[in-house]
Amino acid sequence: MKEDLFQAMAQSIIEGEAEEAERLARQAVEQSIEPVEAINKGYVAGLDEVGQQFGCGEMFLPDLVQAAEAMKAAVAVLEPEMARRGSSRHVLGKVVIGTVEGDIHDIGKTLVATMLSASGFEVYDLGVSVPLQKFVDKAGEVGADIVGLSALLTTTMVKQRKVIEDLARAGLRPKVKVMVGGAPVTRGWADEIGADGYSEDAMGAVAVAKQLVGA
Ligand code: B1M
Repeated sequence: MKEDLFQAMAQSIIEGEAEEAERLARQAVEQSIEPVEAINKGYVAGLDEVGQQFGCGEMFLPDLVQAAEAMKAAVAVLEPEMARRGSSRHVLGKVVIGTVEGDIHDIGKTLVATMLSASGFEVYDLGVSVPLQKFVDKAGEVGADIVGLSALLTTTMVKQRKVIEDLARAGLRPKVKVMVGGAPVTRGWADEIGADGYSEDAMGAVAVAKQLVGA
């Protein structure tokens, strides 16, 4: 019963139980459950609940940290499985990706990077709180097709606009496409700042990236 497993996964995140989250992830792999489905219907549902409770003052920063640790423990088990299932080996394009300066949220960005890599993109993951110039430098250095910018805070999403401007100033636009995402980011925001692509989740990000490189 997948639904029970997903429920238990969500609960392990809400309670910040890393060992339990990891055990359930292994169970999902043994049962050949699609890792992305386990992440979205199980663990992310738990994180959303934690985020809501944090937002209204029912949970506190240590709870958020514990939930994130549990999430990471689960994703560490599921990531190799996601990569293994990626069928396409032909390189579709080069993507430079990271979470923008001032923002240390990395779970969603890493999921997007893993999915892109599993789908056949060559991915350069710059990590979190990436200085804006680093996106420009790396894109030029590797000949990127896409720069992916993740932001989870309303205070850091504005940096996405700055990177687009900096890429243009460096003469890299419009050859280098820009894809943006992260919880506060919307299609309207993406359009406003002149991004080429936006997705609300990792699966969608792969579809958008493929579209951007004409694959
Ligand atoms: Co933070 N946090 N946090 N946090 N945190 C949020 C984002 C928040 C909404 C919680 C809340 O208040 N309800 C809130 C932001 C409010 C706002 O800006 N309006 C918040 C806050 C306030 C903060 C701090 C400021 C708290 C504090 O210190 N007082 C602080 C900021 C630190 C900083 O960055 N400078 C902070 C810290 C943290 C932790 C470190 C404790 C931890 C992160 C740990 C880590 O990442 N290693 C954390 C967590 C876990 C969260 C929540 C609960 C979950 C985020 C997450 O991982 N979601 C979050 C609430 C929420 O979003 N529900 C919250 C799961 C992940 C799979 O989804 O990242 O959205 P997400 O990624 C998705 C899509 O957005 C999309 O695809 C991904 C996969 O489906 N996507 C892309 C993401 N990037 C993409 C890029 C693309 C395309 C799609 O193209 C390039």
